[in-house]
Amino acid sequence: QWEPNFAPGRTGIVHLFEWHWDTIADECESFLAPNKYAGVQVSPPNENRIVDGRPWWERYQPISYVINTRSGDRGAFANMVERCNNVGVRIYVDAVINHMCGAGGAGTGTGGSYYDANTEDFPAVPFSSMDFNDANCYTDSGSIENYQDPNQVRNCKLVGLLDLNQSKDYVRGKIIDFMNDMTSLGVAGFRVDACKHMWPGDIEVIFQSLNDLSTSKGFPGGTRPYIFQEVIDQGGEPITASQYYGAGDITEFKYGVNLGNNKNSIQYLENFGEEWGMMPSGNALVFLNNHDNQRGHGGGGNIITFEDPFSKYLKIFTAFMMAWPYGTERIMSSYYFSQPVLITFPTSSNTDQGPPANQRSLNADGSCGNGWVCEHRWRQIKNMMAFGVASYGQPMANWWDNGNNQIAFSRGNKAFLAINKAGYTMNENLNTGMPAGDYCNVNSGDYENNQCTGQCVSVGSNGYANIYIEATEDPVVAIHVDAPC
Ligand code: LAG
Ligand code: CA
Repeated sequence: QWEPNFAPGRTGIVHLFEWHWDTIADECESFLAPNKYAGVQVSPPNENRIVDGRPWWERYQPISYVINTRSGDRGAFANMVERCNNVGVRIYVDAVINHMCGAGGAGTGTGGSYYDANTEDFPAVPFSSMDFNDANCYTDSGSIENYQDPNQVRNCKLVGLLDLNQSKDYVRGKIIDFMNDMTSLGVAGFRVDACKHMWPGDIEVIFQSLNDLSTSKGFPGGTRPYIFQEVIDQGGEPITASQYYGAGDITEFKYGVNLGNNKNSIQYLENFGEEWGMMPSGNALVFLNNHDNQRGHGGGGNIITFEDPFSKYLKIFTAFMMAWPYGTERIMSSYYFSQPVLITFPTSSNTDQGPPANQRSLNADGSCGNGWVCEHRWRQIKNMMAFGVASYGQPMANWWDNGNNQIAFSRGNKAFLAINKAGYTMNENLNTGMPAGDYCNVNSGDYENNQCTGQCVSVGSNGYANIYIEATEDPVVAIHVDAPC
């Protein structure tokens, strides 16, 4: 439950938000595996309500645990898991188990299953009104009204969504069956939606009851599914992330906000981690932004996303995140939800907008078209996976800063990162901690077929190197032992 089950020599999860299963399978083989990505968080695979205008958030309104959505059907899902596992890329399912769809209305879901949300009837599971929390919620509206009251946060409806009662054995059993079905297909773990809205004791029982990962899908016997729970804890509420340590890892929402708040004062990052009031590193799933807070849903704060001017901050701080030894890292891979011509300075955005009609196309430079952002393909981001692998297990060392937005540090003697956000040239002799040699700055270019297409950095016999970084759009030096020049 606390181990991400990465294949050896891999690091970093990418959230391929709203991607089709077939396209994810292609991406695993052609891009994610060669670039050392460890895994993919996929959108909820189970049947959801069809909402007018087809917003992205309809996928957070389950109708059944039938595997059929706009990302594809069960066959396509199983095939994706198989193909990704075959190249060492794990699949993590976004499990929506707190609730079913919003109250009111009836119809058929994306898998063709009938439902009646007036009478709380979901025959394809089946769930009936007895399986919901109505009798345990005491607010006038039946929805959550006050986040200072844990009882209503967990037993009332989250934005009107029919709230399942996870204290019932029957409900637990249906959720367990769904999650076991996923691991039987080779899934390696789960991002669990809305955990703040479920009792820790209930989900501990559910997660402990899950089967081990499938040995017939290549996992060693006794491997537990990885669990990372979505708990939005920014402080100030009685429900805290720490209440969930016993059930699995947890999304650390303070991480992205803290970096956003300090993006122009990076000299303070030397002790970034628990000393900043964040959870222990071993519990944390970290990210700069997610599918909610990049569009003003769920959480908020000062968030760094691709929509920042030129995405400069996203590239710089992704490099920091991957180089910094704290938590398990997740990269967000988005689609544009504002007019593509205005992407660098959006003047309008539609935060409900669903995914583009067509799958991502690929441009000659490896970037995506058809409205997909594909941050995970950007040179400055993708090359940090190999950096993460090279530095795995090494402590942060050789911290240096100039007191004003220029920083550098090494990961033991395996890797070194320097960032210049000062707005003027950085020109310093710094201890990289690394063995003498020439290394490829993988922020400035690629290391491919034993060749460096970027700048070379020369480390002398004492471990020192001249680090020269102009105040450009890419003010980063990232070198590691697996990419010599
Ligand atoms: C989550 N984490 O706890 C997801 O990350 C987040 O994306 C989900 O909300 C939420 N929990 C429930 O799974 C999203 C949207 C909501 C949307 C909800 C259900 O952020 O805006 O609510 O999914 O689709 C929508 C409407 C509401 C309406 C509700 C029920 O926006 O106005 O009350 O549906 O009809
Ligand atoms: Ca609940």
